[in-house]
Amino acid sequence: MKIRRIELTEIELPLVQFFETSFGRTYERRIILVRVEDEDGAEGWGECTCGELPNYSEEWTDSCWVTIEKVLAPMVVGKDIGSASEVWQSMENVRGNRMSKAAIETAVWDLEAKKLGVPLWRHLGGTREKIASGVSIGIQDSVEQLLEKISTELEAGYRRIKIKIAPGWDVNVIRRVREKFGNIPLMGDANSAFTLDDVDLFQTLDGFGLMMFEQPLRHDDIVDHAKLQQQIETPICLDESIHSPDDARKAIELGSCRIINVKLGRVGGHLKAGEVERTCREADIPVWCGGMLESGIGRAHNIAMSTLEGFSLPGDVSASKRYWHEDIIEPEVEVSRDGFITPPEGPGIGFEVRKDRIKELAMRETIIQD
Ligand code: OSB
Ligand code: MG
Repeated sequence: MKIRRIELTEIELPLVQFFETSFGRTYERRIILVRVEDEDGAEGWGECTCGELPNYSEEWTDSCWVTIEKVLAPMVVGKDIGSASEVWQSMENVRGNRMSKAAIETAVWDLEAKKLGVPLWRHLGGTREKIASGVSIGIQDSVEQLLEKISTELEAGYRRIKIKIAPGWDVNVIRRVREKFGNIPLMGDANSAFTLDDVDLFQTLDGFGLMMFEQPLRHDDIVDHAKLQQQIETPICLDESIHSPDDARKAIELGSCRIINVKLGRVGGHLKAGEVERTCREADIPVWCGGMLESGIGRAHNIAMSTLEGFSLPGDVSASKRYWHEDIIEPEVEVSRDGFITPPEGPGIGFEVRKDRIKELAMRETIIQD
């Protein structure tokens, strides 16, 4: 296969509601979309899942734009690449920058599946005919507002509630949630807001029977997480710390976590996500699909990835309407009354990309071709 052309478009998409984590509030996403086209004129779509600022990861919208345009796209355009599974290798001389790499790599997987006329999820080896959907609820202005949100999501059928935690928005909040909703499937994501000095706090939280604590400690740590895990009952789930199958293996060996959140962008695309999933499955570590407030294109790729066998826990892949007044795919992602998403049977990502809407939302565009 030869990729003849790569098009980048940055779109601006306001969130239905702001999203607050331990590093701040987001009101509007700036998303880079990637369209790849091969020598036969077939196309595929990918999304760069970076944030607007280098908070969650070192990568962010402006850095990814340059990295993709100046460095990565030229490594792929005009080259003979055997298949989508070889795109990663063609960019291997570049360190890190996994979200930028994934934006291109996932687009080529979509293209390849479309050419084969098969759904991407089947092409990836997925077997799950339905995916359990959970929600991630940001920090709110008050606990009352949070309780209100949780009740709405439970009524919508979501199968797991994740709330963000941070110093000062922790035990007090979890206690209120348990008091109001009882034994619902509940977890907390700290986005690295705590340190080993907070062991007592996590031991107190142990009493609330959460499914897991997601990334309680530093974004680049797996040693302190192992120390924390030894002193608490609740499983630790790593997010930010895991960038590769090797990271997963080391974290499992050290006992730094008992669950892993896989994000397609964070690990560099479908090939590597599949390897992380396999590493975890062989070690009996359950995984689930994390979210990065994706538009429909990234969301569609997340759905495909979530059909792999190891994705046994509900993920942060929820309905389009929780994020956007109007998504950029057709149909939008929907969740059934009992909290499941059905992977589409159409070729590739299985959702139609609304090119007219993308044009309307475009802030900048660039084309890389040979
Ligand atoms: O840590 O999982 C996270 C969003 C942006 C950055 C990091 C995270 C998140 C979420 C939102 O939790 C998940 C989603 O609904 O897309
Ligand atoms: Mg997280």
